[in-house]
Amino acid sequence: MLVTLIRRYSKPYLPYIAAVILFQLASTIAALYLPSLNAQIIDEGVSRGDTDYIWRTGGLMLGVALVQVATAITGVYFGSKAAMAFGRDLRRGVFRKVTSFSAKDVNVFGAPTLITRGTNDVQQVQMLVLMGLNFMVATPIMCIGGIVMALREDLSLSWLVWVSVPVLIAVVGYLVVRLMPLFRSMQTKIDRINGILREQIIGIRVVRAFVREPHETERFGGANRELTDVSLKIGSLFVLMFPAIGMILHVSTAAVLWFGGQRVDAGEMQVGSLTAFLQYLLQILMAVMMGTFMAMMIPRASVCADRIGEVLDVEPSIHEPEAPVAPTHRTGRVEYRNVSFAYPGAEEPVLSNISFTAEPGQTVAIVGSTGAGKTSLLSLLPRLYDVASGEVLLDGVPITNLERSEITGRVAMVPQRPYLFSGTIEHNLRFGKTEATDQELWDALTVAQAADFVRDKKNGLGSRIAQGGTNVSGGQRQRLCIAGALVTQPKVYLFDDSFSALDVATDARLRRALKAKTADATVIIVGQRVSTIADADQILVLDNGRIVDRGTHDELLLSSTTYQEIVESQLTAEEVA
Ligand code: M5T
Ligand code: MG
Repeated sequence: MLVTLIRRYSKPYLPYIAAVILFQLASTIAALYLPSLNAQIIDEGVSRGDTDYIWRTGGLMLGVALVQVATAITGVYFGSKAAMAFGRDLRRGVFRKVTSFSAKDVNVFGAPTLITRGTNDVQQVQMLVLMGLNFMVATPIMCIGGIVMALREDLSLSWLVWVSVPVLIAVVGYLVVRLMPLFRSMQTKIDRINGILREQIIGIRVVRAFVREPHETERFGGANRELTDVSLKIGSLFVLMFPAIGMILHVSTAAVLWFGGQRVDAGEMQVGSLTAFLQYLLQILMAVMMGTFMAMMIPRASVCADRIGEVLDVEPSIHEPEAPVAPTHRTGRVEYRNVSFAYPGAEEPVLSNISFTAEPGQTVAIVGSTGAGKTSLLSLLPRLYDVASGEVLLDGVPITNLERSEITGRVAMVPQRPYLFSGTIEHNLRFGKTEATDQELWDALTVAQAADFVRDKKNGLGSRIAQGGTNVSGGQRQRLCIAGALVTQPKVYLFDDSFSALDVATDARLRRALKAKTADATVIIVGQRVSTIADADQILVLDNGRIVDRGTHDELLLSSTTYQEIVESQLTAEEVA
């Protein structure tokens, strides 16, 4: 997966990568040239007292050093550009994919892990690409070139290279192998922290209300401790790594000086060669170390790449039809034909054999106890889920044959738990129709009985809305969502218990205004309060996923025991009040 991802997402940046390779090649060759120039100055210039030669070679050395620095910087610049662009594209890829998910697909993963995958995981892969670009070329060339150059300086000291390099690889490799599983578990621990944090922030009121802070703090503390433990273990291995590498470098230096010194003493080697040999050995060891670090990042990044790949590979369970049908008319007639539906993974269907028709200009109300399947029934029309059997038709066409825009353009749903986006009131109202005029917004607000409180706000339509709409009351949020639906002027309105947070008087006013505004539209209302639904053209009584009775209020009062019970329970409640 790692390779596939890198290949797919780095394609647009091949010119950058080519530049990186070129500049690194130049900088590595320059770096390899420097010690041998140094040796020449000492051996030819200093030993013969040839000042002229020293100046000339010194100047050359300065030039090479400048080239080395300049090319190295340019290489890193292009490398960073390519790596960051790669990360951006990958993040965008994950985001686009998640946006195409249906409710079912999101549930398969869960929100917290989708967030980690889109951020932290992408970052890990991006980091590997960055390091890869910065060291991929330099490391092997430095290694091989260093060995060749060192051997050119002195063959008989070569055994020092053959000893120190494997020792370094063994030590760093051992630590890397110990580190890999730790990195892997770190990623899941981060997922967990994210999940708990998210849940607690969203559920903060419930936590407060039930005085669960100690318990929740403990739960978070546990996850936090686990992450800390893993990080500490990783840290303690790293702590070992640096002294170990340092020791190998220093022992190698001492050995070169010791054995080389003897050869210089014996006149078999020149001092310049000795220093050059030492520098090459250090360059080789550094390169090996970098290579091993890189190798260490690969397992972690590949765990992350797999997790990203899982998201990218999902075929959204609800997709556009292959041969979309264009409806002959767009009046907003809704028909459910023998619809059954079960949530993914559930054994029992939540809806069975649902059949009804809602004509334009009609209001269909759905009542039933909690858990009867009212929300599930509504969510089939905007295709939040697809039916298991049967058909849902919009203007005579099965919705599975309609393009998504055909459905979203004609159906507006006010969900049971209304949601507002961070931004302004205006921004939320224009969500479904960006080109709406201010007058249209105010009209919608007036119908939704929300105009007064928006007008009372200091900034009116420009008032800030916090993420999720938490800075307005539940009833205000409901009314803003209703207004948002009105702005789009759909043919079909779905109100899922959208009047529950309103008092009886406001509810009545809202529905009266709504009736005038939605005269030609199809309205499907889920309601608990009998007063909300009593004047509907057709009332469906839902029980346990089945329509048990249907008719108008008056018909049902006579024929339906379930409906009578609902009415009675509310009458007594109101009478008592
Ligand atoms: C009907 C189950 C739920 C209930 C039944 C939303 C949802 C519901 N269910 C799931 O298994 N997964 C889900 O994602 O389906 O639920 P509903 O349609 O939400 O019922 P309702 O709208 O009539 O109830 P309420 O409380 O809103 O009046 O068994 O467990
Ligand atoms: Mg519901």
